[in-house]
Amino acid sequence: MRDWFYGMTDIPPDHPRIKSLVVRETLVEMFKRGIVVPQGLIAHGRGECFDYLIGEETLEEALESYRAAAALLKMSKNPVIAVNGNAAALAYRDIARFSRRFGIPIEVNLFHFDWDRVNKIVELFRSVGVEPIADFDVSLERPSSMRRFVSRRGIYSADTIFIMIEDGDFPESLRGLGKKVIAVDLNPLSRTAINSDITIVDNLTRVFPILERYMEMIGDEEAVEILNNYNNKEVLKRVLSRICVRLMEG
Ligand code: PTJ
Repeated sequence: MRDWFYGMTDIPPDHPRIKSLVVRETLVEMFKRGIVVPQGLIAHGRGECFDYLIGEETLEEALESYRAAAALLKMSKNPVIAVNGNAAALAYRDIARFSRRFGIPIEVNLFHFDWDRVNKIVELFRSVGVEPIADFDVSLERPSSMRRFVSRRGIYSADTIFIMIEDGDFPESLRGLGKKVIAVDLNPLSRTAINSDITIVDNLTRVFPILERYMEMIGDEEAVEILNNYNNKEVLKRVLSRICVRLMEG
C-alpha cells in the first residue's frame, strides 16, 4: 500500500479489498476538495470493473505498451502530460515526480471545465513542486468539448501527448493534428484505447513507477526498433482475449 493513502480512511487495514477501497476513499476525498467531478466517480467505477477483469494486476501485454510508451517519450522532442481531475487525484505525486525526472511538462486539460477546479489542480501540483501549464490560450477545432482549450506552449505545440482516463474525442482530434498519443485506459474497447497510438491497459495507480523503470532501461537506438515493432491494435486484441479466457474460466 502506498504511504500517501494512509490516514485518509477508516477502513480496517486487514480488509481483503483494502487497496481498491482506499483508492475509492482517495477519489471521494478529492471530490470533496473540488478536484474530481461527480462524473469522475462514475468513470472510476467503469475502470474498476475492467481492472477486476484483468485480475487487478499489470498484464504482460501492458508491459509491451509501457515499453513502447517509454520509447516514444524518449524519441519525442516536446512531449506533454495532460491531466484531468481523476488523473490528478489518483497519481499527482507520481506524475509530478515523473515530470521532474524526465523534464516532461504537465498541462491541465478538463472535460468539465471550471476555473476553480483548474486552480485547485494547479495548487495540488504546486504542493509537490511542479508548476503545471494552464493557459488555455488556443482553441482547437476539435473536439467540441471544453477539452479543445489547450495551451500554446503545451499541448498545442507538443509532438506527443500522454493522456489518462479520458473520453474518446480527444485522442482522435490530437492525432488529426499529426500528434502522437499515449493513453492510459483500463477499457480496451474504449474509443480512447482504439484511437491512440499506444494504449496502456492498466490502472493509473500502477502506471508511473513502471513507466519510470522503462524510461531508465531503454536507450535511444533501441527506442526506434521498439516503436517499429509495436502494434497497438494487436496488443488490445490480446488483452481482450485474456479477459475472455478469464471470463470463461471463472
Ligand atoms: O476531470 P475532467 O473534467 O476532465 O473529467 C474526467 C472524466 C473522467 C469524468 C472524463 O474524462 C470522462 O468522462 O471519462 P470517460 O469517458 O468516463 O472515460 C474514462 C475512461 O477511463 C474509461 O474507459 C474508464 O474505463 C477508464 N478508467 C477509469 N478509471 C481508471 C481508468 N483507466 C485507468 N486507470 C483508472 N484508474
